[in-house]
Amino acid sequence: MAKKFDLGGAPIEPQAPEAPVSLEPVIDAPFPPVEEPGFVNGLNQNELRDPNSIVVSIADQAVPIIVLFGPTECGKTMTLIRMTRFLQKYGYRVSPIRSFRPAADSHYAQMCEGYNDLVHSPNAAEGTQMISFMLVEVLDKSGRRICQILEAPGEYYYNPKKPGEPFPAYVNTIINSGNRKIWVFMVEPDWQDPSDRSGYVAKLQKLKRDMTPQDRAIFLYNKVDKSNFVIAPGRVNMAGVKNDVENMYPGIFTPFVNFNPITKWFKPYLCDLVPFSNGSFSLATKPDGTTYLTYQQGVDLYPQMLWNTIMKRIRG
Ligand SMILES: Nc1nc2c(ncn2[C@@H]2O[C@H](COP(=O)(O)OP(=O)(O)OP(=O)(O)O)[C@@H](O)[C@H]2O)c(=O)[nH]1
Ligand SMILES: [Mg+2]
Repeated sequence: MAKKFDLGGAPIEPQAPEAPVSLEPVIDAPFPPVEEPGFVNGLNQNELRDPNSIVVSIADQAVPIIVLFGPTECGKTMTLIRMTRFLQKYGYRVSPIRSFRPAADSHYAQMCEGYNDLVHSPNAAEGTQMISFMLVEVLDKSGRRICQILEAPGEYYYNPKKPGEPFPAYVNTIINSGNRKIWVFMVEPDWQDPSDRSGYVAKLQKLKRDMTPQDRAIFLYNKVDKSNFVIAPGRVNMAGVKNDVENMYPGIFTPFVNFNPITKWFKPYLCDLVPFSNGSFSLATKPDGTTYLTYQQGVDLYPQMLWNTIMKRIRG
């Protein structure tokens, strides 16, 4: 029987005091320079020309995968970085899985090697340009693997310039893997173009048909800090958020309506809606006049709500 899911955000568990995080910008980044926009770091010429030749491997098909899903710039990489910081602070171990990409992808190897430093660096915002693929494992204090979290380039999930384009083969590899998937569908308050947004809704409707009954869906309203729905840091007007998503993305919840064809009753949706914010971003200027993005981490309540919801859905 289908379980009742809710669209009202997850309950909040007691919180430990914030650990101090350095906000000092570091001007000399220890990582390679950023390539031109549209270039996906780590892919070879062949993979760039034909995304169907991109190869990924999921070694552990028994542990659920949290798939951060959404177009470019919606905040997947920063959400992964923010969740990693949060989970490590509360005693979880979060480590990149090296075997996810072929050994020939030396950029991925480098990102795995430097992942922890990057996450905790004052230059963490550079991750938005540097990390393209990343699969991490999350272990609890007793060393038990709880889940894997996946970040991948947004343009292969949904590209507004090619809205009807099928997924490249590697996305289907993920969809068809034996793992349970907790799909985290990213939405945001400042995605301007309505036709781009409706193309995204259509893409999700299609993807829903590939989800198994064991899979779960969480809509993550990222960049809530840019909306009018924040009452206080971490406290959000969820009725406003839900209305906003329904208005901006008409029909987005429709595939998740829980309708019983026998009783003809509607029950709560088969998905969650969680508000989220990574924090604040601002452009700083180097002495040579070039600009770079700085990141100031937000309150723990947001990653806490997301993690509580993920754990609830992993359990049932
Ligand atoms: N205000 C605000 N801006 C955010 C937030 N999260 C991300 N951003 C902004 O969005 C930009 C893109 O974030 P990314 O995490 O790189 O987005 P992505 O979805 O990984 O993008 P691709 O890797 O290109 O698919 C960042 O550089 C930030 O400027 C947030 O919570 N609040
Ligand atoms: Mg990214």
